[in-house]
Amino acid sequence: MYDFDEIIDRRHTNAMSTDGFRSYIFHADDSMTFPYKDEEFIRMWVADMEFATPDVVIDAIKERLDKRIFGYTRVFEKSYYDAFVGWCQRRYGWTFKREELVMSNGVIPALYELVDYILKDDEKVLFLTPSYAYFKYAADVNHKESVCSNLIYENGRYSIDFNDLKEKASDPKVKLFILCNPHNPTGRVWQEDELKKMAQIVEDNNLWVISDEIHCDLLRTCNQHIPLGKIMPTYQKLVTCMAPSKTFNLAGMMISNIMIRDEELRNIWLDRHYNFDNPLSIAATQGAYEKGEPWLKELCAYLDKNFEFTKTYLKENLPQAKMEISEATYLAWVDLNAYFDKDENLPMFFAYKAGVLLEGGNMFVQHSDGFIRLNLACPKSTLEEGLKRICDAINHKHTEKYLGEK
Ligand code: LCS
Repeated sequence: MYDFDEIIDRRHTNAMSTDGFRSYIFHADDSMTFPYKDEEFIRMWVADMEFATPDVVIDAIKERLDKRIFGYTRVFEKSYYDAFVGWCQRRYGWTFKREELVMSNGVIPALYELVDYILKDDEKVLFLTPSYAYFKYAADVNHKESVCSNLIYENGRYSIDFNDLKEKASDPKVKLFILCNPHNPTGRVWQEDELKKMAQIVEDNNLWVISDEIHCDLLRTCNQHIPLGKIMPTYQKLVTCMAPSKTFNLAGMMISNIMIRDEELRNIWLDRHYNFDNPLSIAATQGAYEKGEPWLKELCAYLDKNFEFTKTYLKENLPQAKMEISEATYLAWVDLNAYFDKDENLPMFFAYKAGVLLEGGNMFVQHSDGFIRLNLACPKSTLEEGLKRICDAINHKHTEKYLGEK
């Protein structure tokens, strides 16, 4: 039994979660003040966890530390591939060839590069919205236009508007589709029929497709992840991204697995990418894939309970909020449109009125007004306090002014 109830002090670790919220959420510097001290905030924003990485991972890092030299390093050993392909085989019934695997310091750095390598000047990127904002930034930094297909939102559930997606994919300038599978922020795990329909649209339009599967290990018990690579077993213009960062709380180790099927694109990557990896990150990742499964199972059971608790709590204390339990991720996506105007700055409201740091509103490109995203990967006691503050702030909304109010 792992202790997911333990509260771990993250101060003085240079954590984004504790020290980076002013710049990331509010685009502000240290002069921004709140009615709360920094350490009083309940932090439910950036997508990392308040849980310790498993001991087997820490042991793997220690073993590597004992080798004492940390010179230039790359993944050369077949044992790394064996550990990761074994993970994919066991969990998803999917494999890939060893030569397809390249390493990146993160999925987002990989997206930034791939958009550059794949697209010509006036070509466009297609993705589903709401979306993790970095999909759009990957287009923006490369001066490429983004084309968004809004998901259908009906009775609290999201689905793909295939007619819209088909139409947007047929724009001759759209050459790349970036899929988030499972989907951040809605938590959808795309089912086989949905993946097949998307695959058909990709094939019909001869698109490149990047399937960002970074959240694929974090499923509610009873769901199953299907890699797009399994649905499109021979399609060459496919790149799959997976990583230990979300799964094992290793985002700061900056390592991710990128499977590039197309040989030409892979060669461009190998030519232009700065191909070195952090030796501690390699050790941590291999240790996680080889020995981390029992911990992950317990983590997912704990997250299941946090989701159940959140749904029940909101139902009782905020009856007009709408929330479906996410099929994947540790992120809850909550519709607060019944309580707020469309243009309300929700992260600001909750920071000032509740002392809760969260993401929401227009932070997800488009089609996300009035929603907040809550990171539930925290001890139950932290979650309880966060939810209580959120509900109290809304229920007393009209009785007090807050500094962000217009
Ligand atoms: N892709 C998706 C869909 C993500 O949600 C994230 C992290 C990343 C990639 C980042 O990958 P990395 O570069 O670390 O390998 N998502 C975050 C989020 O929603 N808030 O904070 C991080």
